[in-house]
Amino acid sequence: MGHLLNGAWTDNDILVENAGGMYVKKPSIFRNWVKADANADFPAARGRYHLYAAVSCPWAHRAVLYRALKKLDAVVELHQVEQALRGQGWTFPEGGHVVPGADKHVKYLHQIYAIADPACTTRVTVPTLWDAETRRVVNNESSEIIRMFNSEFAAFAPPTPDYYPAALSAEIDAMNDFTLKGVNNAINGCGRSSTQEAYNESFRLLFKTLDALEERLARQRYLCGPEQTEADWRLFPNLIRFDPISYQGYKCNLRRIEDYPNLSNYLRDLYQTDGIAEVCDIEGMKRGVFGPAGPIKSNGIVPIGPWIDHNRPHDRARFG
Ligand SMILES: N[C@@H](CCC(=O)N[C@@H](CS)C(=O)NCC(=O)O)C(=O)O
Repeated sequence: MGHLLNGAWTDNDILVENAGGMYVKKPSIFRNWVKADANADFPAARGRYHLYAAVSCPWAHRAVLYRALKKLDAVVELHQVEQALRGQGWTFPEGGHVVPGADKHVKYLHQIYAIADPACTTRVTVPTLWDAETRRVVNNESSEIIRMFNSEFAAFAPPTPDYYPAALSAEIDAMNDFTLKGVNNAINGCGRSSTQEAYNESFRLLFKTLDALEERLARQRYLCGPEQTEADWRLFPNLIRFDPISYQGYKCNLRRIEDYPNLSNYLRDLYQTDGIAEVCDIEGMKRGVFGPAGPIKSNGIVPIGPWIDHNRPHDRARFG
């Protein structure tokens, strides 16, 4: 994908590779925080913040999952973008989009970034959280957006679980670090590295990590104990995409999640959580990745299979 250079779109890719051909991304640049505090720069409010996401993107999926888990549907509006042939990065569906608060009609997500910061040089990524009042991008880093959704909008939504309780924060952080390197990034490493060595390294790390998670899930219902936490929901988008997309499209083909008894039951347990199935459009994810404008070059042919019934029973209640 291209990027914004001094506020103007260029088709040149800003992605960088390390010396060994390993795929590495530049960090997100908008890192402000919405706070529950009415005097904060970005105070939590109903209807003020807008989430931009894409069905195909596992990072954006985290924020969409949290919007469902934290019952924020009526608080934070969701807008979906997609990749289009000959588009300029993330593109709004037919007809474009009127930017909330700016009353400006746009075709591309990068135009919203340029309203916020007319001279910025950055990747234009999903998820993006937009503030309609200050007309600024609050944040485009999924790990931070989900923390805000977890704790800062409580006054505007019904009670929901805390997915980052203080007593578990160190354990959750450690697990996040483990799965970020060993699953989230390793899958991208398998799919996008440009040397055999870099692919091999990502592949080995990925399956070593999945084996370790399988073992851990033999002892407890969720990654950090008997309750769902942020660690589970940061991993989920990659697990749900694994068999239909990553196994084939990203060459992660040693084993499927379906071949791991604990991981597959765990995946179904999460999928069957209230409100989650509704925000898991697996066919849409496949179209976004394998389709004509997606990152996988498959002549735009979207594989039909596999058919996995995530609604069949799981065995995780044995942990209580
Ligand atoms: N660290 C970011 C990564 C987000 C990201 O890389 N999203 C991809 C889509 S899956 C994207 O928008 N890529 C566009 C680009 O890199 O130019 C996050 O977690 O929010």
